[in-house]
Amino acid sequence: MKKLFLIFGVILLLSSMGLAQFTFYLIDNFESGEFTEGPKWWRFGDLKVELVKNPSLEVRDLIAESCGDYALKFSGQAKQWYVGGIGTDLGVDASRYARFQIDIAGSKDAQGKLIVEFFDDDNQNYSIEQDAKNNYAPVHDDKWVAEIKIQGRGFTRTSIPFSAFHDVNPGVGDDIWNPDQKDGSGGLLKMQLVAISEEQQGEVDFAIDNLLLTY
Ligand SMILES: [Ca+2]
Ligand SMILES: [Ca+2]
Ligand SMILES: [Ca+2]
Ligand SMILES: [Ca+2]
Repeated sequence: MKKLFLIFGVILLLSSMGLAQFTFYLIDNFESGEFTEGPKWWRFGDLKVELVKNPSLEVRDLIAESCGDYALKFSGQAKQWYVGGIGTDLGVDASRYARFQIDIAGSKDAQGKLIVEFFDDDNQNYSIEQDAKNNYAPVHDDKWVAEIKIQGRGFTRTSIPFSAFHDVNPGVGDDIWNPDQKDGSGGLLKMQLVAISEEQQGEVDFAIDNLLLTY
């Protein structure tokens, strides 16, 4: 009987692993142990980024466990609330997903928010053309934005439905959330995360982990 349970358990595990490959798209969990600016991420503004040991190691719960050994720490001083951010190229057909999920560990003193920005390709060229003279605003493609308020210490998991993102450039792109790779469109091409302080001259201090697209 025990053996039967074991076999059943293994089958269940294998099938859930198989399913997992299709139920989410991992953007990053920082488990490689290094954060290199360059091919994968770029950084802007005065934000300092640093790969750190999982800040929740002493507070063991399910979400903290799933954050593994490393997380990415954001810190820095705000100028007019704004600190800076990081970005990455996605180039993914996100039409099969419905949400963006992220784990964030805040700190005792510094609060603030994280702005999540997505860019979908609307002129079928696998590229986000941006106007360097106008704060790098997209010229032909949609920019979608949602905000996450940073909570206190320990990891908080936030899952935002794509429907909660709003198009911040009406009239540019087609103003429709269409991150699919069809008819020549590159789909969801790019994501940026921007750290904002709670105070005008304040600071930010939090860590992020397990960035993914999911159902
Ligand atoms: Ca991690
Ligand atoms: Ca484009
Ligand atoms: Ca638009
Ligand atoms: Ca669009």
